[in-house]
Amino acid sequence: MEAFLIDCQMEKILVIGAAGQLGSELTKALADLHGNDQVIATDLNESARSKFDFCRFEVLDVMNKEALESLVRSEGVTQIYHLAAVLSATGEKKPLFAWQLNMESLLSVLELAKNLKLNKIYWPSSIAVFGPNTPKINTPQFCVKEPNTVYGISKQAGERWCEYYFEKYGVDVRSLRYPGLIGYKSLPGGGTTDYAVEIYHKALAEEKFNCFLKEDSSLPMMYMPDAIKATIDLMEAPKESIKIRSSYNLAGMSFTPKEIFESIKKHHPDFEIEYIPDFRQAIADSWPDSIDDSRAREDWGWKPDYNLDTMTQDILKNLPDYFPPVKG
Ligand code: AKB
Repeated sequence: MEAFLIDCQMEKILVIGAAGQLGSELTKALADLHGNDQVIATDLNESARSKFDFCRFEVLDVMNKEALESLVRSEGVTQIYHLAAVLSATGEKKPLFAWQLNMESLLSVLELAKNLKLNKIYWPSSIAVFGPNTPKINTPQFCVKEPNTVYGISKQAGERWCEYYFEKYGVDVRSLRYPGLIGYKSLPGGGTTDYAVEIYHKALAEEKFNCFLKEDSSLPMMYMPDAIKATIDLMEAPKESIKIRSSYNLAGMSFTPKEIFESIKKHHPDFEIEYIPDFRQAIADSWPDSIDDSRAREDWGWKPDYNLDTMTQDILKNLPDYFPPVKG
């Protein structure tokens, strides 16, 4: 009887899009929490397998509904972390593809959760749900959104679907509106906030950084260890504490390209930057400068650990172990 009870409490976790910037670190954190055998990492590319020597890895195209359902059923999956998405900058280049991938994959996961009565679903939203008519400073949890990127439109629609599946079918789906995520263990791909990762690589390679945003473009950002902590805390919180089923505002820090440059210059005084804004400037201009995350703090105790300078110190110390500096 005791063994049966323990077994019932074991979660089997499927991570979709595990090789991306967030997935690479979140999958390890989930394996540390639940046990390596309880986590299945999946990604579109076979080449990602080498990242996951600590847990099982399967190639999975999330657009293949049958393959997804078959894996969930055969492995007795109880929780899905659905991280696969086309981000803001790539989305503007391939709008219909971004819409199709971001929406259809979420709906497949929500349908599976409903039909197979899965325990919990995690789906990331973003500050991209906000738009030019949103209050820019301390953007509230509930306010005008009107996103004007296809990525933002897909995240806003996705939030509505998450709340709908919770209200109508009782699916325990939880979500965070991530700011730009900055880490040293993996590379971002296709986002507007990616400059804040690339800048550290250039500083360590002792090269000038060409920044695709203007020097005074303030955006909400977060260091990866804070993002991982927030995600696990949200997912482990008791169901009754989760009062928002669309997605929670989440804040770490806010800074401009000039401010991150100055933070790095304290350690690399010869570092140089040039500002050459491109199409991503318009995306950044449509997003908030800073976020009010008081609901996350009140409901499940959120509090970030890092600020710009402590993040910079940590990244400059650890990045070379993961990406030895390369010029050019
Ligand atoms: C992007 O820049 O597209 C992402 C995001 C803020 O969601 N990092």
